Amino acid sequence: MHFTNILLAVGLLATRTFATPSTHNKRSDKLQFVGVNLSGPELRASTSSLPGTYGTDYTWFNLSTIDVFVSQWQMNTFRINILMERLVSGCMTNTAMDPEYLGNLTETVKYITQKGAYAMITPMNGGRYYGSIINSTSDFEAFWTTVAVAFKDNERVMFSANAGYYNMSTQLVRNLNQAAINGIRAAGATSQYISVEGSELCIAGLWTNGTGSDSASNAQVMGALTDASDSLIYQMSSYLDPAGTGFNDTCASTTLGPDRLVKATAWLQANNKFGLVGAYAGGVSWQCTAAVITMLEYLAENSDFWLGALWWTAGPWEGEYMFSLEPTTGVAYSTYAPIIKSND
Ligand SMILES: *[C@@H]1O[C@H](CO)[C@@H](O)[C@H](O)[C@H]1NC(C)=O
Ligand SMILES: *[C@@H]1O[C@H](CO)[C@@H](O)[C@H](O)[C@H]1NC(C)=O
Ligand SMILES: *[C@@H]1O[C@H](CO)[C@@H](O)[C@H](O)[C@H]1NC(C)=O
Ligand SMILES: *[C@@H]1O[C@H](CO)[C@@H](O)[C@H](O)[C@H]1NC(C)=O
Ligand SMILES: *[C@@H]1O[C@H](CO)[C@@H](O)[C@H](O)[C@H]1NC(C)=O
Ligand SMILES: *[C@@H]1O[C@H](CO)[C@@H](O)[C@H](O)[C@H]1NC(C)=O
Ligand SMILES: CC(=O)N[C@H]1CO[C@H](CO)[C@@H](O)[C@@H]1O
Repeated sequence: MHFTNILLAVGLLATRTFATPSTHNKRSDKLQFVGVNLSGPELRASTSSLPGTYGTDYTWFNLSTIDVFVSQWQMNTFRINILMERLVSGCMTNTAMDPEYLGNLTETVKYITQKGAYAMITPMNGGRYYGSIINSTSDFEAFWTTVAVAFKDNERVMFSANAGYYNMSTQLVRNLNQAAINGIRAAGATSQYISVEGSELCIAGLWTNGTGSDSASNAQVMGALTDASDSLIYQMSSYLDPAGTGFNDTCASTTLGPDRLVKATAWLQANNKFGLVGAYAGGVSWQCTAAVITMLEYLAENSDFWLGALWWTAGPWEGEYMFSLEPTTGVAYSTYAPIIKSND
């Protein structure tokens, strides 16, 4: 075998092993994916119509912040929050993506992945398209085929079917996730991770006892998802405020994280699945700082089931938002960037 072919073979083999979480091996108390949500392309004033205007309704990122996150704080995973309607407008089966929105998305994905980090493409659509619950699995599958074709050759892309499903049938949520998986794999994107969320904002603490409009819990139905590439990640949110929804900057106790995650951890273990805390945050206070550290330590101790954690959020328009990790002026930046780094 030619020398470069050997390197190639070894390289592919190494990537493949890394990309497929087929065994639950404890990774020395380290999380595999540590990073932050990037907010901007999904933003929308409740009164504005879709798709909205770049620079008025929504924005893209200051890519220099990626440099700071990667080099200074050793983050390796970025969740890029987008809206489906801006990428594929009119109807989900439209195979022509908006060239400008796709251009910004592609530029961002390239920037992140060329640094060796993961770019998770995440429509923040809450299971809705133009405000209506998505009820056609075949249309949703077509949407994902269109998107995945554009990114199928980049192994550091992750596809996140949808974020923030709420007030929906959990079985419909499962079926939509399965359609996304099928569409992505059919597009030829076979090596990438796919992330799925459950119903009711996918709050980790409600994984076993919260229910969708069909009275089914995520724990009851989400385990049935299948993936030919065996690279699924169950993404859940785990905010540390009393309600667990991320709308308050106080933390009721310093052990909220493990308290709320323990049942989801048991489910991952019993069902041989991998989880990721795709959104978490706490306010800038001693109690929240302790709560965040305790949660990250718990996740690391359970790193054979929990693959990582992504802070909510950073982005150029976060302003004085209580959880903003935007370098270097974000309200939470100086407190939490070092904490996230020490847990990478
Ligand atoms: C990003 O979007 C803006 C506004 O639509 C557009 O002018 C610009 O060319 C896009 N950038 C890329 C890299 O495609
Ligand atoms: C499915 O969604 C479409 C688009 O929102 C809507 O027009 C249609 O009534 C829905 N069908 C069912 C059976 O809910
Ligand atoms: C949830 O769905 C029900 C039935 O469609 C509707 O009546 C209710 O207003 C919805 N609640 C929210 C918070 O969207
Ligand atoms: C679900 O269980 C958690 C504790 O694990 C509890 O705090 C919460 O109130 C429960 N929710 C429901 C809807 O039963
Ligand atoms: C958080 O909740 C407390 C107690 O209800 C309230 O005083 C405070 O204003 C809330 N903070 C935010 C940011 O909503
Ligand atoms: C972009 O981010 C970098 C790194 O944090 C910062 O130095 C720069 O001022 C930012 N640019 C703008 C236009 O905000
Ligand atoms: C505080 C906040 O905006 N949280 C959002 C984080 O992302 C989830 C979806 O993953 C939304 O449902 C939350 O509203």
